[in-house]
Amino acid sequence: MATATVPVPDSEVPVEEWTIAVLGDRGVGKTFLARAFVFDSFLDMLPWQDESPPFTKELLVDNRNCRIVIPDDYDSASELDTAAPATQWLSPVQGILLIYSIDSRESFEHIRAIHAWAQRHASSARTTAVFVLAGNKADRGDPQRGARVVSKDEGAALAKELQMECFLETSAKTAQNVFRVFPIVVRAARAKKAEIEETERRKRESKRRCVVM
Ligand SMILES: Nc1nc2c(ncn2[C@@H]2O[C@H](COP(=O)(O)OP(=O)(O)O)[C@@H](O)[C@H]2O)c(=O)[nH]1
Ligand SMILES: [Mg+2]
Repeated sequence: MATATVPVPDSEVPVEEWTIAVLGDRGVGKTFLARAFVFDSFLDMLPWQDESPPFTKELLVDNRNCRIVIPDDYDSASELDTAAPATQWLSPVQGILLIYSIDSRESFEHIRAIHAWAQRHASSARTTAVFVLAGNKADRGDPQRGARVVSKDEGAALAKELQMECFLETSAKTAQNVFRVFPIVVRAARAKKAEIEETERRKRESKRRCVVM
């Protein structure tokens, strides 16, 4: 397992571990995006890191030490079904980063199905993963290159419709939002965990009150 070392968290403080799955069509840039984040190594940059997933990176998110684990990336929901028992694979996952490429309408249109697939399996795995949507290859959105076929507004609208936590465009070539997107997933997963813990605490509290009365 490859481990990035920068920035190194203070070993005195406990490390939170967050497992983030990266899902989307083949070729949208899932592996390059994860590598860019973990190794600070961008498309066209040499030397190229040759490590294969799972990737891990330790860093501070809002002053709390985190270890982000990015398991193997899967190319589509249908492949996922055959790659591993889905519920088993998804059970440690707390955040799901759904990726399409802004130069591929097909990859954008597949997001709905992949989201539905992940929700279906996540609920049977008793996972409460949060979802974030990213339109990758944003560098290809330069109007002079004319490669963009999915607008930012469409990406934002889809994320809203599917009630995802956040939408942003990324690039494993220019580093655009690469170091924002993974911490965003961590923050959302943290908030979700806190919400669940609070609900459970309230449930316990009200049960206790019932017993006392
Ligand atoms: N222009 C551009 N190309 C990218 C970007 N990310 C990945 N690619 C290219 O897309 C191809 C597929 O990327 P990869 O990460 O292997 O896709 P995956 O199948 O989703 O894991 C690579 O060969 C890269 O050349 C990006 O942000 N911008
Ligand atoms: Mg890949």
